Amino acid sequence: MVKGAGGLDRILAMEIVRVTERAAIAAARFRGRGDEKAADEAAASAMRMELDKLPIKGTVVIGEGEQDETPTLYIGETLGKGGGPDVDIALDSLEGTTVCAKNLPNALSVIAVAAKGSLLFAPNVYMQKIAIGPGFAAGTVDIDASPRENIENLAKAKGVPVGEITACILDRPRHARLIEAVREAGAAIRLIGDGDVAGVIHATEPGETGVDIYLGSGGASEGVLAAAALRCIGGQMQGRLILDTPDKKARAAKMGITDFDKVYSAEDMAKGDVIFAATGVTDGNLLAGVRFGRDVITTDTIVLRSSSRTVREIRARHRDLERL
Ligand code: VTB
Repeated sequence: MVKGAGGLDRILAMEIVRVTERAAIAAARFRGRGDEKAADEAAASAMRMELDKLPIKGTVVIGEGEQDETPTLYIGETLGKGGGPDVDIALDSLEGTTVCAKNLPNALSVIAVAAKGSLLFAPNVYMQKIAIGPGFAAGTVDIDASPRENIENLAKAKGVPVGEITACILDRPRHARLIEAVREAGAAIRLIGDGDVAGVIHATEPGETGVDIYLGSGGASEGVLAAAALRCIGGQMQGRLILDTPDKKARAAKMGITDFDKVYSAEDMAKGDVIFAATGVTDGNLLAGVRFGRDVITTDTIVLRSSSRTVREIRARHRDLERL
């Protein structure tokens, strides 16, 4: 993408807001209805409709699934009305499908856009992740260090006792040992049901969210999206794809991955100029969810741009309700 003032990433940063707003509104109509599939499909088709209005030639590198798994927004699909630059798109029209179906906090509609070849083309597998916010020396935490070492090093760097550190972890049986180790180290844990893109973003704003570090494994797609956000906000992240079967290795190889144990930094997952937008579907720490009024729908969105590090918070009041 063209850099700096007048650059296309600058114009797109404003355009992209409509994409996540519209997906979030579509998903929010299904909040608390226990129907994950309907919420997901509504969000995906709304997102697709808005993306096709943008003057870009986009390739979905992180999407709703691999081509045989989803009718729309699959990895490799091309989008946009063309006439503009070639870009990579990472998206999750409804990140936190289950939390949306249960109307619990932190469901988001999310997108990241960067120049072609800048976003990690990753299969739909788990990724081990660790992330902290900005302002710490490189190497303060490390994906290969023990939870105790990471918690202690972070507390030391922050100048607080270990007991004042809170780790955000997805509440899953596979994390039982990790949760135990973090508690043994003396830190507190915020367990989340879903939504680890929000979890990683929360670690970048400990003052507001109470989360200092994100730990554990979640979707690789969510990892790339979180890395894109971190590139814009600052902070450190490492991720490693969990390719523990021959099939997963083969799928990764098909996407051009040769080193199956590679530790990816945020920069490795989202290079160059990146724009990122997220609209709240359900209420969360960083964003309020969609509000349906009598004749107005209100959405809250953050739009981030790595080249300027601008964080925009956009509250929109939508009045053309028949269209939405
Ligand atoms: C996480 C979470 C997502 O997938 O990435 C999770 O942040 C990982 O998969 O919201 P499991 O649910 O199998 O643990 C989501 O839940 C999206 O499906």
